Parts: sequence; C-alpha cells; structure tokens
Amino acid sequence: MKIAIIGPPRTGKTTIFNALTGNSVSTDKYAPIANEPNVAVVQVPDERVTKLSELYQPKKTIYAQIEYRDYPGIFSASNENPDNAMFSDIKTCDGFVLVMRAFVDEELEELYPLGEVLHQLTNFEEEMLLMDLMIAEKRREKIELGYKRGVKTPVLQFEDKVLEEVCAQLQAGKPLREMQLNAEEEKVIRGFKFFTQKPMIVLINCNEEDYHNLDNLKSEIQAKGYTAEVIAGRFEEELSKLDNEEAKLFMEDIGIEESIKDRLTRLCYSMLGYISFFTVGEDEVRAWTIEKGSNAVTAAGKIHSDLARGFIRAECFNYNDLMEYGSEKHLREKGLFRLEGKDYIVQDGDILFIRFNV
Ligand SMILES: Nc1nc2c(ncn2[C@@H]2O[C@H](COP(=O)(O)OP(=O)(O)OP(=O)(O)O)[C@@H](O)[C@H]2O)c(=O)[nH]1
Ligand SMILES: [Mg+2]
Repeated sequence: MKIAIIGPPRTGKTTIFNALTGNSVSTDKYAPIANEPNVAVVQVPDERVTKLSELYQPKKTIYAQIEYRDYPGIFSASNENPDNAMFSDIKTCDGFVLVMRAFVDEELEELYPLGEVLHQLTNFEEEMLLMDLMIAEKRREKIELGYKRGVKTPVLQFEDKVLEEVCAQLQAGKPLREMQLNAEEEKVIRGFKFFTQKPMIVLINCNEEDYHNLDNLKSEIQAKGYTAEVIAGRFEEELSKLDNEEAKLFMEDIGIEESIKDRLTRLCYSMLGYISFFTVGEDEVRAWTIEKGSNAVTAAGKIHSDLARGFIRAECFNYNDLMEYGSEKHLREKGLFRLEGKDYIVQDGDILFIRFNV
C-alpha cells in the first residue's frame, strides 16, 4: 500500500511524516521547498500478528507494510505542468493524505499564505480538477488530430466519448471519484491515474491546544464526502521520539486516544477498502493486505503467483475463533476449520493455508 502525503506548502506534511515513521527529516520553515519526496516503509501495527506470533513461535514474523511518500508542497506556482515528474510520481500512489494548515504561524502565513482551512481545501480541489482537465483535454486533442489523419477506430471513439464525460464532470467542479463508471469506462481511463479519482483523507493539522476545538470544521469537511481527522502534528512528532509509556502519558494529558500511526493506518485501510489475512506456521507468521471482496484465488496470488495458478482449495479459519478456542485442534472439533474453494470471499482476520498443485 502506497500512500502520498500531499498538500499546499508548509502545512506540516513532513512533520506528520516524521511522526508516522520515526524519521527526523528537517522541517525548517525557512528552507527552500524540496524537490524530492521523503519515503519510508512502516510496519502496520497489528496486535493480531503479535498474538499469532506468540502462539506459533515462528522463525520470522512479518507485519503488513505501508509506504508513506511525503511530497513537497504542490500547486503553489501557477504554471505547474500536469506532466511533471513529481505529479506522475504522486499518481502512482494508491491513496492520498491531504494535510491542511490549521495551526497559526504568522511568519508562515506571510511566506506561504493559505487562509482558512476550508479555503485551502477548495483551492486544492480546484487545482486537482484543473490538472485532470488539462490531461483529459490534451488527450482528446490528440484523438481529434488522429481523426483528421483518418485514424478513427471504435476504440478511439469510445475513449473520446468517455473523456468527454470526464471533462464535463471536471468542468462542473466535481471530482472523478464521484462519477459512476461501468467496468469498460473505468478501464479506459485507468491509465490516466487522474488526481480526483484517488481516494483521499483530509488531515487538519493543528496545535495541541486546539485539538478538541475543531469538530465543526471536521464535520464540514466530512460533509464534502471526505474522511477527515484532526491531528496535532508537531506534538505527535515529539511523541514519536519518546518511549511508549512516556508518550502515553502525554497523550492522556491532551486527550489523544490513539497515536497518529495507529489512526492513519486504520483510515488508510478503510479508505482503500483493504483487509488483512494471515498465513501461519513454524517458519513464518505473516500479514497480507488485499481488497475487501477478494476471493481465495486472489489472496493466494498475493502470496505467490504459483499458488493462484495451481489453486486447489484453501484451508481456513478466523483469527477471532482461534483466540476464542485456543488451538487449531479445538477449531477442528467445533467445525470452524473450513475447506473453501476458489470463490470463497476472504474475510478480515482469516488465516489461510493454500493447497495447490503446479
Ligand atoms: N505550531 C505548529 N507548527 C507546525 C505544526 N506542524 C508543522 N509545523 C511547523 O510548520 C513548518 C513547516 O513544517 P513541515 O512539516 O516542514 O511542512 P511541510 O508541509 O512538509 O512543508 P513543505 O514540504 O515545504 O511543503 C515547520 O516550522 C513546522 O515546525 C503544528 O502542528 N503546529
Ligand atoms: Mg515537507
């Protein structure tokens, strides 16, 4: 899972990246805007993996991973080109975390004026719509040029028709993620990796003293259809440098119930519609991530393509049942150790053994 941390300049993206990953990337407010993302891969905190590891005592324990890519502020220059390398890089991510500046820093506001949070959000949305529109229009012009040269295939005509609808949606100020597309249409536009098609979480980055005062703002952003969350970015960055016990005390002081790492992991999973399944054994206990609604063959393919190709069946039980009854033996007695076929829809917390033959 690859998550892009994006936003206008100096909203605290790198501060939040540090809090999430334990890194110490500089957040000097007078430094020039960077031109490369900061990248880190973090383990997904999952106590189920820890418990399974205690139970199976494997040689290796492997948690699921999230790659966070923290990009420098974007859309600050009015002449940004939608084809630039950074935008292309951002678009390879599965989902976006958009950071808004809700802390007051007069110097920063002077250097990089952003205004109120809702205003920041609207501006950012407009920039994204515009970038997508430029890309869609450019492609349509190219198709048109082809028509003039006599290249007019049904495939191109279909693409042009879909892009016409895409442009209409964008011109109406609506993100593409709200567009109803059938499988064919979806396939035609997938390659463009449009900004406004990506799922997005909005983080309201504030000082710790405002942490509990921004519920109205949060609701207003949620009303626009986003998952929104209030974050005390700099405070959490400091917490990430403390040991767990100490950090817990400070969190209790402010009334933060869950660290940003735990919260954002959960939100990213639900934003992308992902769930976890596990494989267990003497060698390895491991968590895997798949889209909700995936079948057993897709899950097998995550582990190895041979397992999908030669799939026979999945032996399966659920983590919660294992915790309730204590051992595989007891699960068998209760009939909770199941044999499932190709079409079985894998559930969050399933433990799978794939039987295969290649
Ligand atoms: N008061 C306050 N300052 C913050 C907070 N989060 C970040 N800052 C400050 O804002 C400045 C910019 O923070 P960064 O994390 O570098 O911001 P950024 O969004 O990564 O900046 P660019 O990548 O240049 O766009 C730094 O001086 C931070 O200390 C916060 O929650 N409260
Ligand atoms: Mg930064």
